[in-house]
Amino acid sequence: MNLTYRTAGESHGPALFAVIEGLPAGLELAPEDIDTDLARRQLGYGRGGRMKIEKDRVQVKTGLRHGRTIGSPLTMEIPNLDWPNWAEDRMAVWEPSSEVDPITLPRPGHADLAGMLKYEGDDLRPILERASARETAARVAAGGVAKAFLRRYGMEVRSHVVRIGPEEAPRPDVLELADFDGVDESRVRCLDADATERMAAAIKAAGQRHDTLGGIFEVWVFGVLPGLGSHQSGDLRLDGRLGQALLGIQAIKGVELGAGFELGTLPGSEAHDEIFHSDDRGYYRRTNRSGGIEGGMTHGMPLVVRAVMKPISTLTRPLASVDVATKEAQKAFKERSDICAVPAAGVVAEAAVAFVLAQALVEKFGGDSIDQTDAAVERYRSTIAG
Ligand code: EPS
Repeated sequence: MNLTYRTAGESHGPALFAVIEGLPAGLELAPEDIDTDLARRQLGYGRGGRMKIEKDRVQVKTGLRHGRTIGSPLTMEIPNLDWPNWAEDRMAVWEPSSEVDPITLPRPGHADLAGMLKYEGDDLRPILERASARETAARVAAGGVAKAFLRRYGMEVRSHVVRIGPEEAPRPDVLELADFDGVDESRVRCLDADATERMAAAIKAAGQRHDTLGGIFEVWVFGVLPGLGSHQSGDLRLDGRLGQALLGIQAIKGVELGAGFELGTLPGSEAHDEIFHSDDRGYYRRTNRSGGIEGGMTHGMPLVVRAVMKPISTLTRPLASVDVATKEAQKAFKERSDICAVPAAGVVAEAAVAFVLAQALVEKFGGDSIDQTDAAVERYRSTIAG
């Protein structure tokens, strides 16, 4: 069975949901596997008022018994604590008791206008509710489960912010798992203390100008089993699947693997990772410009992906727009929002990457029960070690 997930829920509706199908039975899970990442997603300097209202915690509704999966769909609910403020009118599930004014001023950069044209509506509310990055809480819940599954086989997923607006962090070529230990203590989730201060100052200044900032983050995965993904077809290549998962996150506009766009500037002799072998290390590389993937398959080095998030499109000094009811020039509408959510986007991207790897793991090793998956992984490990 394939491993899949789907989320449901509106930003100001009663709750968000994630349903995962295809997990082997017997996988142990603890609430912290999910709640720790939900809390990490809420962090970051530059977040808006909503994060003071929410305290995201998972409620598992199906698929789990005594802390272990039972092979049935796993349903997770994250209640929106802001819901009572919207339930009466704007996001009432049933006919509201009083009339609600439509939103007719689309924000440049948001799904508002394209979504309204596509669904032929006269109110942007239904579009923006589902397009909102609030939905990423449900993806992070799914990612928490995927990470617990990967951890069982020695794979650990981490992320850090390398740029916010004009401010860049020094980018070391090599990072170890332990280098990420304090990353969540930085208020912008950056590994460099000096860059943290510069980034936070840039966010503060942007807020004072009524503006927003985007940035760049990296996801690293350590302990990656070689041979995940496949060169056999384009849609099976793991790099393509990672690109889809990352570009599927709200506001992500570009993805690089390993040295990424820099590879276009290097000759072949400097672009590839030469292969070595020793009895104690097996096959190894001294560089990782491929970001851990060759031919659409993992080769055993850390997976390194980088993505860029555009600035949040809800501006408190709004850009030019058109009233869709009258076609008159107007400013876009304003809603409470964040100045910068790049630190949180790194956590969301961890979840996206983790789920793709978990899917590739299930694809390669299968198993209706976790014992069957364990046995298949063990057999493979001993084969490739030989
Ligand atoms: C978000 C919740 C939202 C926004 C933000 C992210 O809450 P609200 O709309 O109630 O303020 O803060 O959403 C967007 C950036 C967006 O474009 O919609 C969250 O939980 O991450």
